Amino acid sequence: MQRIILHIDLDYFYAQVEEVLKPELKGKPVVVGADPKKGNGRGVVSTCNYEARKHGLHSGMPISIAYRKCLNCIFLPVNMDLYVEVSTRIMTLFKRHADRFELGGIDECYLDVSERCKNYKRAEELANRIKSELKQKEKLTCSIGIGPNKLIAKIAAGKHKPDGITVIKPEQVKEFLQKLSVRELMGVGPKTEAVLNHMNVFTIGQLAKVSQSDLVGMLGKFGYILYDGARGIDESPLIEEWEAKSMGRQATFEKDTKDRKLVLDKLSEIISDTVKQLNREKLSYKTVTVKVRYEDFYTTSRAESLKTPHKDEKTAQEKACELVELFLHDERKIRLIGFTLSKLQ
Ligand code: DCP
Ligand code: CA
Ligand code: CA
Repeated sequence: MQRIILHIDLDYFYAQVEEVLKPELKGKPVVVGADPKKGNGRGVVSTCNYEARKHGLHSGMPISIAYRKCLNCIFLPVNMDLYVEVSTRIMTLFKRHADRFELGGIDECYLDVSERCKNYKRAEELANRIKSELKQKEKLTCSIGIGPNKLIAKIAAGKHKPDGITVIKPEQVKEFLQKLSVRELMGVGPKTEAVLNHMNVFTIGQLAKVSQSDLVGMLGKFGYILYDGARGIDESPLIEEWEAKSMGRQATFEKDTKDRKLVLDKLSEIISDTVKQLNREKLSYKTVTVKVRYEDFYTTSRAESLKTPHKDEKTAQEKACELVELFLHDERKIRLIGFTLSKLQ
């Protein structure tokens, strides 16, 4: 059966929630973030609406600069409790439309709809229904990407923002990726981009021409992931937050870190603990999941399912090592690492 995956991302999330709460803001440039203190404030813009973006404002920009660039902007503090509350309601709503659901962060998620939608036309109809429901119940807009896997769905969701739907069928994947910047691929930050640019590789189309051995030589294990990514290949399944029977641990670092050894040692330690518990309960596992939370609180996971049930620690350690590679490669610092064994028998 072909897979059909939706990626849903809410438009200018914090600022849009503020607009719903205070309708008088509609049509005006709105910034959510640190207090600008008349241009002397420290801290950054969390996000801003599309009117404010016309003035060159964006997430992560120092609030003092935003203040100077946009004198008539309305600056609001971050009301995290409110955004979490709205997000929780919305995700519950989206979940009902999925065979399988994965939360990707406060304002985004993946829906596997392969069983309920037998073709892309049906999936697009479903996406339209989801948008209408969101509009009606929460007065919010979102953008949706539809594709054969998580990688393509996520990139597609960013292509017609705000309030758009982008459908990429399997036969359109190659053409779709061709002209896009390598930066659009998961895990490619400014440093990897610089390495690739140095080899005269700017677009994903150009990346697809580089041999696997060259990529691995240049970037280590991440080269394998990139090689597949350039071809639009991504077999990773959606990971439900709560697996009926699962077992795992997570650990938050004292300080956000990029120290490879520290992360790998901590991961190895929690795997040992988890497998010990598994053995005590005389269970075996088929799925290994590694989860990471970055310094900006973006949380994501990767999983692999084995063909047969396993009981041993070695396989769990090896699989986890492969899975964590993409996260270690990311240029953000890591805040938390987690590990789960599931499909237990
Ligand atoms: N966020 C943040 N700091 C950042 C980036 C994002 O606090 N550097 C928060 C505020 C955003 C939310 O996370 O509203 C979601 O981030 P997105 O990257 O999805 O951006 P937006 O939803 O704000 O805008 P877009 O319409 O581009 O998706
Ligand atoms: Ca968003
Ligand atoms: Ca998002």
